[in-house]
Amino acid sequence: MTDISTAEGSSPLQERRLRTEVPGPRSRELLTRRTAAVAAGVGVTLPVFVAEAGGGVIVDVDGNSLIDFGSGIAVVSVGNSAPRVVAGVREQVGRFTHTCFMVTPYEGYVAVCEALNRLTPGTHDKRSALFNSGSEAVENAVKIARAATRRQAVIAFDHGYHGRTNLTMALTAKSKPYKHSFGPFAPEIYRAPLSYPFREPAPISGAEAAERAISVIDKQVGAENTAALVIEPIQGEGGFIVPAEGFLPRLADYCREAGIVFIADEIQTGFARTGAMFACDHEGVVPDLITTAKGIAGGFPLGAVTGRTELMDAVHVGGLGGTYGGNPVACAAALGAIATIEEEDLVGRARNIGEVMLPALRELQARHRIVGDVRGRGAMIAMELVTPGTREPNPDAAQAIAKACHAQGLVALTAGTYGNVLRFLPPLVMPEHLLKEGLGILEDAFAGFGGAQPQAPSRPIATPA
Ligand code: PLZ
Repeated sequence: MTDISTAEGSSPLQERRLRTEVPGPRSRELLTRRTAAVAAGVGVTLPVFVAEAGGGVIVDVDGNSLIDFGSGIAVVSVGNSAPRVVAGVREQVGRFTHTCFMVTPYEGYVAVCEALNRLTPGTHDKRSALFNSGSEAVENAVKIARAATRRQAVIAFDHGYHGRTNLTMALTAKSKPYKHSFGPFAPEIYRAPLSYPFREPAPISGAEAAERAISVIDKQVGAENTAALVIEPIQGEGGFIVPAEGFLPRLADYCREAGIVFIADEIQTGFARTGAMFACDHEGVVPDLITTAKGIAGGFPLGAVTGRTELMDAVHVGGLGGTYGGNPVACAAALGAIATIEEEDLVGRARNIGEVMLPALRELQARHRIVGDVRGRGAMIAMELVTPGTREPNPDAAQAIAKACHAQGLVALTAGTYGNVLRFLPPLVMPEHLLKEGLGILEDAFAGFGGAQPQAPSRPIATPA
């Protein structure tokens, strides 16, 4: 796992290095310009400005080299500027940059669809269509499901995240920051309860949690009115919630019986991230439609819908598209990223990352009572923080620990409906020595926050940065 041979040459030195405080003077200068030029609504997690990145590090304009536990929110799973991605993109931009696939097509788009049809769960006959982002993929999956079923209602879940466009905001559960003040939202969206093992009032099996959701659909919406059910196999922005075993298979069975299109949103979980090519594979779930983006193209904007031919082809000719969807440069990047994932066994690497991280985080949990839960699969791992001795969410602790990690040169992200989840999404090519160093920084951040005594209450934070 330490070998990142494919990144050699183009990749910055695989080390953590702090030359200045974080952010340093050059980053702070750029931050001033950013504040004066960029809309305030666009937030920032860690205001270091990037000079280069690759393998497991991000190098900033002050010469600091940070360990990347975020992958630009689960995007650069193959590493930044991965050699096959760069080679494909270079070759493509030299030939042509755009024609619009709907005007005059090109091979790269077809090759990406072939790869998607081959790699996504299920051996049935499939078709794919390409778009520019995750949100756009989800929007189109809903359009396809509605056209195919001639029904309108769509079921989304508590803690779900599907994007920031109007339809996908309606599908997204959390108000702030995603929806607040942006309504009215698209109609005919209904929310069902999720399986959230850590927060169930009493233990409940996956199958029982599925029945609870099905009852809401049957009673409040009616299966005969329902076009689609949209679910992330592991909720991403919602806090890396792994549903109880059996939840997803039961929902998929219900959808099949009721003629509802089961849409798996694998935008964050897809392409090797969870230690399987797709998270649905862990339980053998075969979705009718699957949405992908993020990890598909090594950082280039690309999203896709893949699914059963009879559903995909139910849409009238000309009903799907967009000027840039499946742009040739993004397709070249995707072919490079997919080749990297397959040839370097990044599925296996994601599994290895989980095998290193989970025991280390469980050990932290044993020592720090603010850690309520450790969960995840492969290289999609999280810790949910609580007030000691309760399940009360502790977002201040998550923020403080993330900030402490940032100051030491570790890019750590938060998530969760309650903002109390630390989530880790390292590039799958992360060298093991950096993974372990990153975990050490996290350990120090916990020690600095609450002390290492199991009985010690967490220290209040005077000034949450
Ligand atoms: N579906 C499951 O995770 C994007 C959002 C970051 P786009 N998640 C990161 C932010 O704060 O905007 C996401 C996702 C799932 C859909 C999307 C949306 O994908 O490419 O951001 O549109």
